[in-house]
Amino acid sequence: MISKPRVEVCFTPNLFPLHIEDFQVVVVIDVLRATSAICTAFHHGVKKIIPVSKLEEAIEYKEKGYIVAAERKGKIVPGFDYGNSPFTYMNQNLKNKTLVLTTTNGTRAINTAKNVESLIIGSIINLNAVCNHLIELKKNVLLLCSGWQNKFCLEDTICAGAITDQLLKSGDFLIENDSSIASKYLFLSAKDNYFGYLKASSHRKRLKKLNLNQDIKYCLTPNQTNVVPRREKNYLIS
Ligand code: 3SL
Repeated sequence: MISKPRVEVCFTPNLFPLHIEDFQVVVVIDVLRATSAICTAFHHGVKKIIPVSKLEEAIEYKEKGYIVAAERKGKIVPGFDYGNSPFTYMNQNLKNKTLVLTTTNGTRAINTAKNVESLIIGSIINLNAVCNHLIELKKNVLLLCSGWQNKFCLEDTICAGAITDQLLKSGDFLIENDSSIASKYLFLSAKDNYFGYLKASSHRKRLKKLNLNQDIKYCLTPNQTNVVPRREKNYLIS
């Protein structure tokens, strides 16, 4: 009997080495806001995104003349062109351009999964597109939540639960791991009102303090785009 592919959730990047064995596809999720911003950028015509983990690398790219976006703790790093707000990327000036991006957690998570066969970018705003893509691929999928500084975070886990739920409903996938079961149940309790459910969550509060409620609402609104950004070499394309 041929067994079905698995879908599994990894709650934080530092747990990644414990999960990675046997997965052909990794989906990196950072709902607030890195992967939502990346999807938005491609939806609005950005050509390539080079994700870098460290500010030093971002500075080197800037010195070489690249357009560079840098965020730390929710704010644009002084001296850089852009930050991590998805609205920044609804910008005609960035059409067909290559962008370098560094964020507190999201780009680190992407680079944590350096050696996997296939890496794609997931968020709530491209939820169905990601699920359809994975259902077509029918390979073992690891959903890597970016978390916050290697700590568990609710919004990424809910998104991972939403993907898990759709893959299970397709009948083509199975889950074997408690993190996947927990994510699915969190999603089921949150699905009717993500914004309300996440009211007390740490990153929603952090962004609210920075007057970024509009960003939060945007990032929690499902299926605004069909892009499924993927990694090729050291950059992302769609
Ligand atoms: O951690 C990250 O990568 C960012 O998405 C954090 S923030 O939403 O820009 O604050």
